[in-house]
Amino acid sequence: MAETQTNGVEVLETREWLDSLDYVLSQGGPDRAGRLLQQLSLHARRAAGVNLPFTATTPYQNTIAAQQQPPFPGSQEMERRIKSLVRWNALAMVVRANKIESGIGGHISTFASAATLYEVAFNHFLQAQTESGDRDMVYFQGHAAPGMYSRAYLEGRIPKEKLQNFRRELRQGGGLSSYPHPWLMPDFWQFPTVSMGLGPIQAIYQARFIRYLENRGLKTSTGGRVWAFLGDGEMDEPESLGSITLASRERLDNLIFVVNCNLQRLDGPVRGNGKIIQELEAIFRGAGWNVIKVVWGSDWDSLISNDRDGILVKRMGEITDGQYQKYFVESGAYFRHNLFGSDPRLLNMVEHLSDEQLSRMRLGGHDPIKVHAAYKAATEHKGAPTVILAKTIKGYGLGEAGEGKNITHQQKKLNEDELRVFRSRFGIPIPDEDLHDAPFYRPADDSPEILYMQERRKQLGGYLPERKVRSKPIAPVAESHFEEFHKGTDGREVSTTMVFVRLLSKLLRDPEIGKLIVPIIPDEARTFGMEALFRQVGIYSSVGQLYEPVDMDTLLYYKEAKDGQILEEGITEAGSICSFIAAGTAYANHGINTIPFFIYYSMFGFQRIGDFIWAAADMRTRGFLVGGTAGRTTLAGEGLQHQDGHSHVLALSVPNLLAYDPAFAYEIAVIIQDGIKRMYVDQESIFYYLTVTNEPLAMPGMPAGKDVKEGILKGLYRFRTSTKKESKLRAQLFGSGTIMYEVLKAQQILEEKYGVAADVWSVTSYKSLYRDGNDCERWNMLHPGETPRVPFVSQSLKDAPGVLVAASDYMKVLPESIAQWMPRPLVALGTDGFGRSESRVGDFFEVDAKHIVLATLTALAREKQIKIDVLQKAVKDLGINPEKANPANT
Ligand SMILES: Cc1ncc(C[n+]2csc(CCOP(=O)(O)OP(=O)(O)O)c2C)c(N)n1
Ligand SMILES: [Mg+2]
Repeated sequence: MAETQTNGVEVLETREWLDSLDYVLSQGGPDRAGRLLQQLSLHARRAAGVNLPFTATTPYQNTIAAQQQPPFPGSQEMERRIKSLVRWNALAMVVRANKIESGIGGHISTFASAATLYEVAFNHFLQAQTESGDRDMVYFQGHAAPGMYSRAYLEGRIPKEKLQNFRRELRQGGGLSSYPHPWLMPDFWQFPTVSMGLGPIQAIYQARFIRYLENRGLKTSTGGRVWAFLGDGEMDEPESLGSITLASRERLDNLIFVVNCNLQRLDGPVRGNGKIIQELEAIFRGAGWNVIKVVWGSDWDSLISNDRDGILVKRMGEITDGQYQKYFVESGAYFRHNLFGSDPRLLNMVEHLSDEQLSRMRLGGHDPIKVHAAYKAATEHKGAPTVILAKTIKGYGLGEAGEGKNITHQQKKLNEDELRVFRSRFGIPIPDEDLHDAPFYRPADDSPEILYMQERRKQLGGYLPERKVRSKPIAPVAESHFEEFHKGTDGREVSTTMVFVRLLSKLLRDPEIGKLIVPIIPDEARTFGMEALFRQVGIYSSVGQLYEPVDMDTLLYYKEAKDGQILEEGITEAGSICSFIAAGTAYANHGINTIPFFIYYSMFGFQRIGDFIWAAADMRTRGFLVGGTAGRTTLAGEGLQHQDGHSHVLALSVPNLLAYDPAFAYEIAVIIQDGIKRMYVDQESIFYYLTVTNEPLAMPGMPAGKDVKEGILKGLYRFRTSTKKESKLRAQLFGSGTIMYEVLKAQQILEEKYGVAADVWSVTSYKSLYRDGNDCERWNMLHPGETPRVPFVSQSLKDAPGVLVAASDYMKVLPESIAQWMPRPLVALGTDGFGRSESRVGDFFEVDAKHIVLATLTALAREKQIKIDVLQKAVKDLGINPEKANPANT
C-alpha cells in the first residue's frame, strides 16, 4: 500500500479517509465501523464494478485489538509463579525419568511452549465436571501430558512417587502413562489424543453429540464446552481438518480449538517458507469458523498502535515462519537488523528499545492478557465454533537447551548449567547444589501459590482432567426381544443383516433402552436394508427438516427431525466412528448409557479407521461395531476393494474387543443380548465387533441343549451331528458366517457320495477361542504340576472323531490361530488374496462346498483311511481344475 502511494495527493486522501474512519470508530464503535466498511465495499462494487480481490486472511496481527481487551481477572503475578512451578515440575519429571532410565523419553518443549495457554484456561475457563452436571470436556495435547501431571501434583492429586515413575507404570505403586490413556489411568484421562489428528475430529463430534443428546431430551444443557488443545504440526493430519465444516454447519459454538502455533513440529518448522497461522486462518475462515489470532504480546501494543500506515504489520506479514524461528534463537541486534532494517521508518519505531528489550518482546501465546482475551471472546461467541491460533516459541524457557531450536521436540536431558538457567529464569527456589538431579518442588499446602490455584479450581467446579463413571447400570433387557430369533424362519430366506436390522428395530421400540440406542450409519442404510428406520425413529438434524422430502408420499420417506435418533453421517467412516466413540463413552463422560450401533461396510472399518478403533478401546468405549456385507465370497459384484477377508484378523489386535462372525439369526440374538448385558448391566470395559452378510438364507432354529448358548458366546458349538454314526470315515467340519452354508452342503456330499460322516460346528468367534487357548497355556506354564486348564476348543472336541476341516470367509490364519488346541491336525480353508467381482468367488477362493469335500478327503487320505485314487477321482467328479492359479497371490 505505502509504496503505491506515489504522489502526495493520494497520501493526503488516504489520511483523510483514515481519520474519518477513526472518528466513526470513536463515535460508533467497531460494529458501526465494520458496517460502514461493508457498505463502502458494496457501493464501490455496485457503482463502479470495483471488485476487491478475495482474501481469506486478515493482517498478521491480533484479531482482538489492545483496546478491546477485557481486564485480566486474576493476579498476574501469582499466576506467573504458579505457571513457573508447573513448568519446573513438568521439566523435572522428564529430565529425572531420563536420568534414571536413559531413553525412556518424554517431552519438555511442547508443554513449555503451551504453558500459558493451559494455565489461563485452568485458572479462568475450564469448568470441571461436577456431580450435578457435566461441564467442559477437554482434549489435552498428548505430548503436553507432563504439564498436566505437574499441575495435578501441585494440586495434590498425584503423589510425588507417581511423578517419579513417569513412563514407568509397572513400578511398585504404579506410575504415569506416557500420554493420555484412559485405559491405563481410568480416573484421570478421558481422551487419548496422542495419535495426532484423532483429537480434533473427536472433539468436533463430541460437541455435536452433546447437541444430539440435548435435542433428543436425553440431557439438559449445562453450557459446557468442548476444548481441544492442538499442535500446529498436527493440523497436517487429514483428520484434523477433514470435518471442520461439520462444526460450522452445525453451529457448534460449544467448541473451541486452541492451536499452539509454535511454528515447529518434530523435525523442524511446520511451514518454514510460509506462515502456518495465516494458512490455518484461511482454512478455518473459509469453513465458517470464528478465528481469533493471538500473534503478538502486550510488548508490541504500542508499536502496533503507532503504526499508522501499517508498515510494521505489513513487514511482519512478509517474514516467513522459518525466519521468525531464527529470531527466537538470535540476538536482539540480529532481529533489529533483519526485520526492522528493511525500512528506516521501521528502524525508527524501535529506536527507543535496546537489543536486549527487543529480544524479549513476548509473543501473544505467552501473554496471559492476550490469551485471556481470546478465550473470553471464544466463550462468548455465538453461532459458530472458534479456533484460537496462538503464536508461541517451542521449548520456551529452555534457552540454550532448546528454545526455538529444531532439535527441541526431543530434548529430554538438561545438564546442570541448563537446569540452573531455567530455574533462575522462572524463579524456582532450589539451591544450586540440589540442581543436579532436578528435584521436584511443591510449596506447602498453605502457601499463597497453592491456595490460589486451589481456590481457582474450586470456583470452576473442581479438577481437570478427571474421568468418572457416573451412570448407573441399566436393568436387564426384556428376554422377549430376542426369543423370536431362536425359532428360525421356517425356510424363509433372510440375510443376517436383515436379522440384525429387525432386532435393532425391536430394541429401538423398547420402553426402557429404546431411547438410548444410537444407530450410526455412514451413508449406507439402504445397502443394509435399514431405510425403514428412517421413518421409525427419524434421522437427527439440528434444524429439523427444512424441505419437503422428495419421497414424502412413500411410507419410508427420508425423515429428518430435531429429535431424530439415527446419526446418518454421510460418507465419513472417520466421523462415524467419532460419533460411536462419543456415544459409547457417554456412560462415563455424560453419565448417560447410550448404546451405539455403528453399521458400515466391513472393509472400511479396521482397514480404514483402525487407529480410531484402537482409541475407542483405550477409552473403554462400549457399543457394537457391525461390519455389513462382510466376508470375501458373499458380496456379489463389488470386487477387490469391498470384499473383506481380514477384518476379523485385524480385530484380533484390539485387546478388549469381542469379535463374532455369526451364521444364524439366533446366534446374533444371543450375542447382542449378552453384549448389552455385559457392557451396560455388568459394566464391563469391552465392546463388540459383529459381521453380518447379505446372502438370504433359511435360518434354522437354535439346537436344543443348554450348552449351545454358552458355545455361541465362547466361540464354538456343535450345530449338527451326523446321523451316520456307524460310518468308519469321520470328519468334523467347522464353518462360520455365510460359509456355514457351504459347510452344510459339503457335509451332505461327504455323506452321500463318499460315505464320510461329518459333524458340523459353528465357530462364532475364532478370536474368543484364540484368547481362551492362550490364556490356558499361559496359566499352565506359570503353574507347573497343577491340574492343567483345558482350552475350550480342546474340551469341546475331546470326543469328536475324525479329521478336522475348517472353512472361513476370512484368511486361513484365522482358523489356524486355534489349530494348536485341536486334538488332531486342522486343514484350514480361507480367502487369502484379492477379491473379484464375480458372484461365484467361493470357487475362486477354494472355500466352497466342493473344496471343503476335497480338503476332507485329502485329510482322510493323509490318515491312510482312503486311497489316493478315490482322491484323484474326486478332483474330477467335483469339477475342480487342479491347474487353477492360487488365489492367494493372483
Ligand atoms: C499420527 C501420529 N504421527 C506421528 C506422531 C509422532 N509425533 C509426535 S509429536 C510430533 C510433532 C508434533 O508437532 P506439533 O503438532 O506441532 O506439536 P508441538 O509439540 O509442536 O506442540 C510427531 C510427529 C504421532 N504422535 N502421531
Ligand atoms: Mg508445533
